[in-house]
Amino acid sequence: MKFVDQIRIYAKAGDGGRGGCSFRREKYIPNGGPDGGNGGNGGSVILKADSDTSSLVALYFEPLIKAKPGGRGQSNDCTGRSADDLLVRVPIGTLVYELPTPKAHDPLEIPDEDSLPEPTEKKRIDPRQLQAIFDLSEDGQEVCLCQGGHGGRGNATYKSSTNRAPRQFTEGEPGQEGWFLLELQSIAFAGLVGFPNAGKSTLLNAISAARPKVASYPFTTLHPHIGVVEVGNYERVTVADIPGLIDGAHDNRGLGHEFLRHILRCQHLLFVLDLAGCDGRDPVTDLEILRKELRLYDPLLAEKPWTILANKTDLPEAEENLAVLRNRFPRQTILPVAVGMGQGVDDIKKLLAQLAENDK
Ligand SMILES: Nc1nc2c(ncn2[C@@H]2O[C@H](COP(=O)(O)OP(=O)(O)OP(=O)(O)O)[C@@H](O)[C@H]2O)c(=O)[nH]1
Ligand SMILES: [Mg+2]
Repeated sequence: MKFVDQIRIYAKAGDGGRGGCSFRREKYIPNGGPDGGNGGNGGSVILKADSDTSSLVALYFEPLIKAKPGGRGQSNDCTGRSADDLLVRVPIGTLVYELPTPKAHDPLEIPDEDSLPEPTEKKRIDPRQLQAIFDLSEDGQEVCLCQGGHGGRGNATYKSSTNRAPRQFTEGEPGQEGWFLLELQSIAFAGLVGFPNAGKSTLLNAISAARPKVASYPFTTLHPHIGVVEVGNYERVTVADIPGLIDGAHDNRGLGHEFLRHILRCQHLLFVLDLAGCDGRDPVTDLEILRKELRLYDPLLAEKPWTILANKTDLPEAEENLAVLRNRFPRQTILPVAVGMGQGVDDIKKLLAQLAENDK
């Protein structure tokens, strides 16, 4: 299924219903007086974080969200029907940003998406400059994106000793509306960072039930995968596999850049290195480039605790590179593994268990 982690939506809460304007008419009751009830409230648009929703794909197909308006106030002092709130389920880790909303259109009508100017020229928006208005980080958390309008006053409410047959009533309040950007930042305990082909997906396959595709060409993984790893004692931790990074990733080269935000909330980073230098690369330089790319994307990423997973140690070139790596990063934990061969998989689980324990 298509993976959608950023989407622009237009949400409109229901308008309040108009207040009623009527008079009691009944046999033997002359001049029965005003009896128009108030209008009903419009429905609000509510976002709910839901653990069963894994991407924003549902909104991709329906980016215009409109809650129902409240009913008109009725005669006989009956309040109009209030509309139900519209509940929109989003994945846990969804951030909501407000986008500039053009006011050119009639507020009572949902505009065509094409008729509205683009909030920015670029289709994909880098929200690092924007301030999130909501952060749905816990299962079941609900926020009101657009508040429904209150119903208007019916003419019965204008009755007074001096105005015994009022014909005034008010329209309902308009519901709130606007353009929003929804962005998914996956929430995982640890994030895998590495060049394409380093073996990140092989690793996630080996330690969890997630099945990201593995192949010998770069950029096999096109979007993030989250795997749940059982680390013993009924403990579970989540690990995120993101597309590989390359030199210049912070400048939008390659694929990885867009997905770096998926590891912004990880507590730990696991750098997966191809120690055999299969694609003619040097693992030490790789690591330096990766560290630099993270720092340039967001200094917060470079400050996270990290561990090196030195992969592909089954190949002969690895031995020499491991010694150089240890020399260059003497203070860093380095775990030599060959996940493709199933070597060191238990060590990785132990490491995750240890990190989770330290984090408590
Ligand atoms: N020899 C050896 N090959 C490995 C090992 N681990 C992974 N590979 C191979 O390395 C290649 C790339 O593995 P992937 O897991 O797809 O790499 P990735 O880091 O997810 O790559 P992208 O998704 O493109 O970023 C595959 O052909 C794997 O079979 C290992 O421990 N030893
Ligand atoms: Mg992969």
